[in-house]
Amino acid sequence: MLIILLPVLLALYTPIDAHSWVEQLTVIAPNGTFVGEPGYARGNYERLAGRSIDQQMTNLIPPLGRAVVTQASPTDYLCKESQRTPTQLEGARLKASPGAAIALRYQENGHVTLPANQAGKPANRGTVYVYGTTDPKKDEKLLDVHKVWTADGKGGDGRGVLLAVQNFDDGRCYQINSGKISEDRQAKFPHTAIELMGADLWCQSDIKLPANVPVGKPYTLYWVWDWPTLPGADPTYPKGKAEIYTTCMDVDVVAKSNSKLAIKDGFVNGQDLNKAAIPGVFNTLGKAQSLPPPTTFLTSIAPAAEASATGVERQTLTVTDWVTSTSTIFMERSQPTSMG
Ligand SMILES: [Cu+2]
Repeated sequence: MLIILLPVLLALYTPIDAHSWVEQLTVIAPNGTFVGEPGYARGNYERLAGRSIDQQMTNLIPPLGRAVVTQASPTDYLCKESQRTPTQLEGARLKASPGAAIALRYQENGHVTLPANQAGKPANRGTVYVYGTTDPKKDEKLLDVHKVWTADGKGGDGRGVLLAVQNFDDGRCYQINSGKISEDRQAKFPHTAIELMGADLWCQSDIKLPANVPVGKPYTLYWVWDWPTLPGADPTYPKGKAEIYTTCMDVDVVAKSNSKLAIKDGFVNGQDLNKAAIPGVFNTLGKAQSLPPPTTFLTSIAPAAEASATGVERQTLTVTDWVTSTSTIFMERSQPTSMG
């Protein structure tokens, strides 16, 4: 058995340099279809054939070489140096109206479809938090915002809000590879290969701008992918490892056009997946959102969500990993009161 399995494992293992960032922002029409011109992050480098932009776009916290790997430091900036001011480089800002639904798209780079590449990662492939503010700071610190700002705007210094908490694995996205997850998804979510994504299907965080964002000004979005290594899973990191990636971006808020779009509200099934939101998320925008259960490897959920006195809500998930073993992980879904 092992003799048969080993070449398969080796074939699936592709070392990964590329991490993830928000490649594009797009407005989503009420029927779930992307519309209009896309926008780009601060300091964006365009994807051009033969050009690697990983170094320019990846922002890892804590950075490589840090002695303490289990948590971010209070001095860590939220934004990459090239993204600390609202400055565009290659690619314009997105234009969107107050209350607009917006897709933030990113590549999974195997983090969804080849989970065996990294030991001890969460079943949902990490959690994406999106924060919004009309009052960004040049020296914004991660720990002043992340798991501090709240949906009601009262968290931390009150300068911004938590707009969304979603699984990194949106349930559909894939990179083309010979892993089972990718092959299953290629069959289940087919799309025409296009220049932008190729044959891959990018992941997305779907959010909704607050209805009261001021028109005529930029609104800042912080995308934070929290992708920890659990303790005891990787011998290099016996106490686990914090691993966070961010993208900082602005949206130009414009007035709603008066022309009424003759399309119905609610995601329309059967549409082109190159230009479609994630229905399970999109249909809940503007309503109280709860984190959908992770789709990757999930075999059963014990609905043991409990809100503790410390404000840390724990969701117990029973997962079967991609080989055979069954394990239980804890996901902390809301903020610890202090980050140490
Ligand atoms: Cu990566």
